[in-house]
Amino acid sequence: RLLEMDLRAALQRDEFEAYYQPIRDVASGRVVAFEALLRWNHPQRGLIAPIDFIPLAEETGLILQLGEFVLRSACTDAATWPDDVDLAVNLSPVQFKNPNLIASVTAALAVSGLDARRLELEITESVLLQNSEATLTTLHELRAMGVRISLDDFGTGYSSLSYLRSFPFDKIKIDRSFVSELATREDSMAIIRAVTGLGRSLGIVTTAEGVENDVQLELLRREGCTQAQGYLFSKPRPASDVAMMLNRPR
Ligand code: G
Ligand code: G
Ligand code: MN
Ligand code: NA
Repeated sequence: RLLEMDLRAALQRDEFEAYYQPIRDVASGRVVAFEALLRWNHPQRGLIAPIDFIPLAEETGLILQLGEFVLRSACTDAATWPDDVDLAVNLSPVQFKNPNLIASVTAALAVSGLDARRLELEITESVLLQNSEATLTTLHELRAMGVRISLDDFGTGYSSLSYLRSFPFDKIKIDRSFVSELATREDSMAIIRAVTGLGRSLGIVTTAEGVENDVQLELLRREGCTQAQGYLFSKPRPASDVAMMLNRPR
């Protein structure tokens, strides 16, 4: 079992690494962004996925240090990419509630030299559950810096639609559970159609997550979904593979 001291030691030993998964524009097929996804290179256990350590990091507050690390290393990596390729970084609700968030994002951009307009921060509904003034103020401050805000895992929470009214999100990421059954379930198809339609009406980019095959991609194209991400294009890979992922026809 993983313990707080393991996480602390790993941070000290620099065992965390940002992996990157490409996001493609559906119409043109171009890679428009990469999402940074945290990995832990454990000396004994090998590569550990976030589900196995993010909850502990959140409970212990170490997610703040981890989040800072991801933000800095991902912005530094992204600053070396072509400037029409954006970076998406996940933010934990714990990071979001921290009063240092704005300063931390500002510092990551300054140190890396990355243009704020190339940074997208992904938040889940749980950040908005409190729907407090402070949350909205932070979102508007980030927006004023030029940073874009995505609503991640869309459709898995409770009252998604009201969140779209509380803040003008730049992007909706449609949870992969809807995409995986796109070809086999009428109701998943209907949900994808509704969300892409909603995005179009509200002027919000829609990104489908978990796209694994051409049938799904074709259905998404037909519905006018803006962007797609998933194993069909690539699994998340280390920074050194970004150039290869950019040069692949798809
Ligand atoms: O890459 P993978 O599918 O294993 O990621 C699993 C989950 O961990 C996803 O929900 C993703 O949002 C989350 N996650 C990955 N990287 C980060 C990160 O840097 N910060 C936070 N807060 N969550 C992350
Ligand atoms: O919650 P979030 O969307 O931030 O995390 C994305 C997670 O989904 C990552 O852990 C990533 O490894 C995983 N993922 C990305 N593409 C696919 C896919 O095509 N299929 C499946 N099953 N998982 C995927
Ligand atoms: Mn995400
Ligand atoms: Na997601």
